[in-house]
Amino acid sequence: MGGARGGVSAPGDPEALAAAALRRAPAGIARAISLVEDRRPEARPAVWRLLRRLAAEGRGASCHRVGLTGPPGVGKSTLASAMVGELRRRGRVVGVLAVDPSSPRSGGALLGDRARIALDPGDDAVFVRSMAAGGDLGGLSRAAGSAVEVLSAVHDVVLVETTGVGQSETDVEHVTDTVIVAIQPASGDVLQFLKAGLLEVPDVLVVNKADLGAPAERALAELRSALGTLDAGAGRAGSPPVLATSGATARGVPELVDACDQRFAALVADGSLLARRRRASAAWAYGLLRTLWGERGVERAGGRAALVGRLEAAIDRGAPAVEAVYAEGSRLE
Ligand SMILES: Nc1nc2c(ncn2[C@@H]2O[C@H](COP(=O)(O)OP(=O)(O)OP(=O)(O)O)[C@@H](O)[C@H]2O)c(=O)[nH]1
Ligand SMILES: [Mg+2]
Repeated sequence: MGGARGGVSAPGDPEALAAAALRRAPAGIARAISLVEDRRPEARPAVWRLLRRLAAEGRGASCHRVGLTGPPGVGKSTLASAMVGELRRRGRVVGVLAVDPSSPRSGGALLGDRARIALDPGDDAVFVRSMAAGGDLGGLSRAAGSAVEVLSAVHDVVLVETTGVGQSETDVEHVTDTVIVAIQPASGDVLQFLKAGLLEVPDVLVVNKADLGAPAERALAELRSALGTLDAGAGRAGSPPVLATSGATARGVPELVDACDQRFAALVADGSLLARRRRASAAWAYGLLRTLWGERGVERAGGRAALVGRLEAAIDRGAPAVEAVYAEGSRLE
């Protein structure tokens, strides 16, 4: 019987959960995510069956997975909620995963509250879930990759909110197609961002809280000019779009959603989406494997390059990333 939100005592029937999630029943989606969060070894076969079924029957390649990241307090949750509003106006079905670095629930609850304020409370075309960040896994929790797979099977767009950028293999760029990096409207923050060499990470850059006026305009100008200089110096084809946004007033939010749509259309048009996802999933799987079996495990498995190659091949054959991890790991035990 349903109703259990969190730690269900038995892993649950993955076929029934998949069917309920594919109907986009909120309780079905919630229980499917709870299943992928279940760390008990006896839950694994059910997790893998669920993910395989969702991959086979879900939206898969037509869902755009978007990461939204940036420093604490930059306004990610507020911006995510404004993006959800804009996406709903465009008729999209949206899943949101808020990965909260500090407390297990507050970030998601906050985002949930904002989303509920911004939206029709009866709108079940938006699903919001929070997840505690995994202290052991860089920015994201162990189950975040699988949770994104669940959400992307049943939504047009999945937004993943995380704090901090460019930390490790297990960062948000390995579970999403597009990464938006939000920075504070203050010069110091722009410089810090540039110094930290984080320009490889974003596909779209936003200076948020643009409603603050002058500081945001200055930050925007600095960032554009720094990017222009870098591009000229490195001969890069093009830097990410830089936008001014405000989650509070929704300024720039339609343009941000446009930028995301354009990027996704380009990934689909040039055929790079699936290869990119496979590479990203393998990088994610590698990070998880290294966390679980350590550097020595990686060595015993033949080293990083060989391992990543095998993980990528397994994922290419249709294995969920998390299944590929444990298949490799079982050979180390
Ligand atoms: N002026 C202004 N303030 C904003 C805007 N967006 C958020 N804020 C304020 O900034 C603070 C942080 O907003 P959040 O949306 O929770 O920021 P966050 O990046 O999700 O924060 P963490 O998840 O805790 O890292 C709150 O006090 C918001 O009211 C904005 O567009 N303009
Ligand atoms: Mg937040």
